Order: sequence, then C-alpha cells, then structure tokens
Amino acid sequence: MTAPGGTITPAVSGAIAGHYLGLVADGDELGATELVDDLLKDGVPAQRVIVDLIGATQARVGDLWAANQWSVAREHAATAVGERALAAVAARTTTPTARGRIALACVDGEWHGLPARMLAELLRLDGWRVDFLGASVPGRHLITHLHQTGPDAVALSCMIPTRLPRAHAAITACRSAGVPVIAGGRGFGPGGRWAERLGAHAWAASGEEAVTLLADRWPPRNMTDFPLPDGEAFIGDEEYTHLVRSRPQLIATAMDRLPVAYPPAHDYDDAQLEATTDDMGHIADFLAAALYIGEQTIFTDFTEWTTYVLQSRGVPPTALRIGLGLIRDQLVDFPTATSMLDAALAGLPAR
Ligand code: B12
Repeated sequence: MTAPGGTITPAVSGAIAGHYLGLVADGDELGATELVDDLLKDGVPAQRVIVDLIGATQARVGDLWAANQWSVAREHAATAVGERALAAVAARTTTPTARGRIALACVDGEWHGLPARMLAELLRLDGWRVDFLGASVPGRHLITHLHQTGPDAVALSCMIPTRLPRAHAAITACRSAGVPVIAGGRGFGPGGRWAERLGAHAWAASGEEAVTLLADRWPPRNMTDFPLPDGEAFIGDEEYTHLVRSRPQLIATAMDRLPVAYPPAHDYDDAQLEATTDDMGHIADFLAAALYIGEQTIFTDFTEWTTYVLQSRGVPPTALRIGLGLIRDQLVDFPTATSMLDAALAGLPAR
C-alpha cells in the first residue's frame, strides 16, 4: 500500500482516496477509522493522512454539495465521518511537547471547525502544545483564555469573509494582550491578503505551511517587529454600520416585495421561503464584509459562487438578480454599497 519511506504512492492514493470517499459518502465511521488505522500501521505519516486523505476528501465533499449531487444532510454526515477519522489519527499518534503553547480558535460565528482541528493535529505532531478552543469562539472568551494560560501565539481560523469584522476585533484584542497572531483560512482572501490589513502578525495558506512558519520564524523577537498596518486601509464606515444595524429590516422588506418582483415566489413553500430569507441574509452579510474591508471582490466572488450553486439547483440567475435589486432599492443613499451591488449585477450571466 505504501512506497518506501512510508508515503502513499500516487498510484495507490487515488484508489485509497476513492475508497475513503465511498466510506464517507456512506456515513461509515467505523470503516473510515479502520482505513485510517491501517494506513498508520503501514507507516503512512499521520500528516499525509490528515492533509491528503481527510482534508482533500472534505474539499471534494464541498464540490459535490455545490454541484447539487449531495444533499446538505449527506455533506453533514460526511463531515462527521471526517471528524471521527481525524480523532482516530490523533488517538494513535503521540508526540512529546518540544515547542511552545498555542491557542487555536475559530473566529466568532465561524462554524468550520474541521480545518482548524486539522491544523491543531498538525501542530501537535510538530511538538506544540495546542489548546483547541473549537468553532465560533467569542472574542472575550478567547482573551480570558489568553490571560489564564499565557500562550506563545494565537492561531485564528476564518473560512468565510463575512466573519472578518469579528476576526479584526479578535486580532486587535490579542495584540492588546501582547500575544502574536497567526491567521489562516480562506476567509482572509487570496494569499491571505486581508490578514495583515487586520493586524495579524502572519498568515499561512495551509496547516503544513503554518507548521513550517512557526518552526522557522516564531515567536517574533518583540512585538514591535510587527507594527500595526498604517491607516491607509479604511476599515468600516457609516455605510457598513448602517447595513449591519438595518440588516433585519432590509431582509424583511426584500422578502415582502419579492412576490411582486419575482412572481414564482408566490408559490414558494415554507422551505423555499426560509432558504430565500437565508440567501437575502448572505447578500447583506457579504456586502457588509466587502464594505468593511473596502474590497469589491469579496462581494463579487460571493455572487459568482451563488450563481453557480443556484443554477445547479435549477434556480435561474434572474432570481439572484432580483434579490440583489431588492436590497439595492433600499440602499440608494449609500454610494459604495450601490456601486458594489451594481458591479455584482453587471457580472451576472446575461438574462
Ligand atoms: C464542511 C463545510 C461546512 C460545514 C462545516 C462543518 C465543520 N465541522 O467544519 C458547515 C455545514 C457548518 C458549513 C457551513 C457553511 N459554509 Co461551508 N464548507 C464546508 C466545506 C465543504 C469543507 C470545509 C473543510 O473542512 N475543508 C477541508 C480543509 C482541508 O480545507 P482547507 O481550507 O484547505 O483547510 C486548510 C486551510 O484553510 C488552513 N487553515 C484553516 N484555518 C486556519 C487557521 C490558521 C491559523 C492557519 C495558519 C491555517 C488555517 O489549514 C487547513 C488545513 O491545511 C467547504 C468546501 C471546501 N472546499 O473547503 C465549504 C465552504 C468553506 N463553506 C462555504 C460556505 C459559503 C458556507 C456557508 C455560508 C453556507 C451556507 N449557505 O450557510 C455556511 C457558513 C457557516 C459559518 N458561519 O461558519 C464556502 C465558503 C466560501 C467563501 N470563502 O466565501 C465553502 C468554500 C464552499 C464553497 N465552495 O463555496 N460548511
């Protein structure tokens, strides 16, 4: 099953990955943990199992859900199997603590706990003591933990840009507590471009990159090595504040007006109405994040992805066009928000 040196050979890894995907698709926790056990017994490094098998399969699960080949329930069950498989790796591998202590948390409102858990295991395997605080950690609890335990670093995970304002608050609070922050997760943008703007001391694209970075360049000699970014990046303004405060009203009004603007909505059942209300919420949240960071692409990436997801479910781009229009109609006095909405509308597929 393995090549000399204990790595999965490319030829076999496809077969193993296919087998594991089948187990995950079946919700077969026992089968998945047995497979992981066998790989470890065969000498496959735990890191390869975590990254190339469990992580890569999670990404594949995401693709299958987005393409409407898998239901939400199936995706949830698959993620639960991934969590069990990861726990099995952790239970079967021990590494003495040879480095410092790291507090690892997902930003408030961030429910993607598995990528952070993967990072926690990779760091443990490299000799760090990791306090894994889990998904959606409110900033004040994180800071209490820092005061109680005095870690060498905070690792902060943000997988969706809508949580960036909370990430900013957490990073600022960690800086005030004198603890350096390494940020990660795709929420920080391509190449982590928003991490530094929000004051993080470092960013890494993957768990393995974080392990290398922390081994080579950590801790920073003193906090002044990492001054706060200069004030040119404009973080939040009255448009952002208005949008966040009026979010419930924006969504309620858009839903009231929907049947007139989009007649098929007259016949929506409760589940469709709930899903549409959620989608209006996502429009407001991604727009708010784009305003907060001052970055149009946060919003247009979201509308492009949503177009694909809706089309995979037989919902035409017109529905999204109308949803964006219903929010836009309520924001005509806010020039940045309307220009962001206009850019997104212009990027939608032609009628
Ligand atoms: C499973 C999943 C969920 C589960 C999460 C369950 C769990 N326990 O984790 C649930 C159902 C909760 C969920 C919900 C949502 N999800 Co989701 N989800 C996924 C999915 C399919 C897999 C995530 C995963 O585990 N990936 C596997 C790991 C390996 O990914 P990875 O990014 O490579 O991980 C590495 C790095 O991120 C890095 N890293 C991560 N954190 C950190 C931290 C530090 C400090 C460092 C250094 C590195 C680091 O290290 C990791 C290990 O190498 C992804 C699709 C995908 N391709 O990832 C979507 C995805 C992340 N979800 C997405 C979305 C939009 C949502 C929802 C908004 C959906 C909705 N309409 O409600 C909600 C938001 C919930 C919330 N507020 O958090 C989008 C995000 C798009 C974006 N960036 O804007 C994705 C990318 C799907 C897509 N194709 O668009 N989701």
